[in-house]
Amino acid sequence: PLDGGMLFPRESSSREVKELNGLWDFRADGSPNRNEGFEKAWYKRRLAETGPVIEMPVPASYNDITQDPTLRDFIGWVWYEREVFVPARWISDEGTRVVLRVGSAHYYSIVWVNGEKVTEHEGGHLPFEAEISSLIRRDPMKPCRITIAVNNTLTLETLPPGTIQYMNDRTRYPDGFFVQNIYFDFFNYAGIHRPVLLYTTPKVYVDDIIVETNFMDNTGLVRYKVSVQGAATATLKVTLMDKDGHCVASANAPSGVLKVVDVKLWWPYLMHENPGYLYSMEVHLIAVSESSTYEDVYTLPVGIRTVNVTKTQFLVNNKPFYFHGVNKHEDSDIRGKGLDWPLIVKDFNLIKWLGANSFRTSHYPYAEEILQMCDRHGIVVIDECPGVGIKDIRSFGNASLSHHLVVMDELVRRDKNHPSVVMWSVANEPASEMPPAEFYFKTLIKHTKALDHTRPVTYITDSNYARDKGAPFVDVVCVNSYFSWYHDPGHLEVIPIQLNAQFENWYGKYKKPIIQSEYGADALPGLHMDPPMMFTEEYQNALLQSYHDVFDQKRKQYVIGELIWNFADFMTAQAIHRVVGNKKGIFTRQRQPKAAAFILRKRYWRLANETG
Ligand code: GCB
Repeated sequence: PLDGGMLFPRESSSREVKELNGLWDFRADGSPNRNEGFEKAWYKRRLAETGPVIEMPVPASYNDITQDPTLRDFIGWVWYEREVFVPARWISDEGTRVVLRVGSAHYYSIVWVNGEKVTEHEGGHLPFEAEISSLIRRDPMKPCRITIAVNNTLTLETLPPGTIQYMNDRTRYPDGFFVQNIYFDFFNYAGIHRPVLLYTTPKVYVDDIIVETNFMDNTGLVRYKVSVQGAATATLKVTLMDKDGHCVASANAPSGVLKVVDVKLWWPYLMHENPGYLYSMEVHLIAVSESSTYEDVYTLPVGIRTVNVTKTQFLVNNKPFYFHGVNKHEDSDIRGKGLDWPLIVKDFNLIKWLGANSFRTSHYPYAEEILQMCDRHGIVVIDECPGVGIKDIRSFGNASLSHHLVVMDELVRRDKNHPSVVMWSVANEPASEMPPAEFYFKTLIKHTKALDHTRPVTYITDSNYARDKGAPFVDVVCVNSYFSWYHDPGHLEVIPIQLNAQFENWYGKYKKPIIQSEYGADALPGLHMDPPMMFTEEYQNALLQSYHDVFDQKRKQYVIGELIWNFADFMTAQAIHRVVGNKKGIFTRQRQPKAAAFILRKRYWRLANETG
């Protein structure tokens, strides 16, 4: 069990938020053993006093910010530091809790405040925080110095996994040469990727809220549970308001069911003229002790909807939902995986322009800010954990599995209340035909279902249907295939037969609905050939269209979705099969359309009209 609910930091009449985004001092520890920062305790003094520093923007990956190739490809500890003035009233009011929160930092992080360690965290895509109230009160006149050391090294027990390989042949490699091997196809961007914040709550505060929604006829049902920290008893007032601010239901107990008459359901984009309808659940806490009164207010957006899976269908609010959408990455020029509002809003505009109704967070949890937009716009999400590249048999061991379970704890804790999230994906393309995969996925999926009994669970497979060992445990079969690309390259004519067989085999064996969770082809924008050849825009078009013909036959039966690989071109490690990254985007990395974007657009709007 995790410590604390870690609700998304929101301002309210009782809570303040201070963003620490901007320029931080930065140094990569390039010492031979990559450990000088700890040996010399860089966190004890200002970073600039222990050696040279450069300016580094937060949030952003550090890799593409400078002209230094060793920093782009750096493996090991990097150090970030900045000073901040904490508002005097936060310090003087003993009834205020001050929390330092990092939206995400890749991969392993240690945080110090004024030279004292306050927390550490494993995992590059989920938030972590530490209460620092007492620390900052110790020396109220001084600015507060925040040091964050981040290490991007991946091992067999990290998620995603990787290995460090030392090259000891001195006739071929320089002294100390080593490489980071990875088993996934995107650049291992690193640094502080999401906002760093200070926020306050009263000493007695709303620590967590869990909502589960349902409806009967016209009545919405919001089952809720509020956890309070800091006091044995507190008075609660829970109010559910509609978009116009009218109270539609209220209660006083820490848990219960709110009934909403004439409910406005949360619907996916294009399925309803008013998609993404959100109520606001205001939790108002009052706690009285001998000396003082504490009041806390937290407002959670709530979408009322249900999700169900049958043998052949995916149901949202009991209506069949067909996923026509994309796989994405958090990836763009210069900032790498750093959260960037112009990019986020542009991507949503492109998604809506396409007529896409969904995406999968391939291959790691995306920023909470993105999921909040999905909630508001009705974009349906398959929420994937960073379990990508589980290929080595040693990554199925106990240490790996234990960590994977914790990552699911953290993911479900963070994303449980998003109506847009309709399914968990616990992994992408693991070696699921290996013998230990059966126990691994059985345990992992059972665990995830115990954390959240309201959502289906899947993982994405590219294994053979006859040998896959995890499929018995999933609710929806998600299959990736690259016919006439990685197999039979150039032979578009194999697609109908191979894709039909894929669907029939999987459905025949498991009688579960299927999503084509990836398909696609690289295309260099502006490269043309007719008849089509691989890497041209024409080939990408032709390949997609052959897939679509088969989807159209099977979607009336048990195929419940198609997610193109990929929304946009993205950066990868350097390799002979990658030309400055993966080019399977239907948009370029700069978000300009290739020819395929227009094919998809036509198709998605047609599907929306047929199924919506
Ligand atoms: C896959 C992976 C994805 C890759 C893609 C490709 O199966 O899931 O991460 O980028 O294929 O283009 O090779």
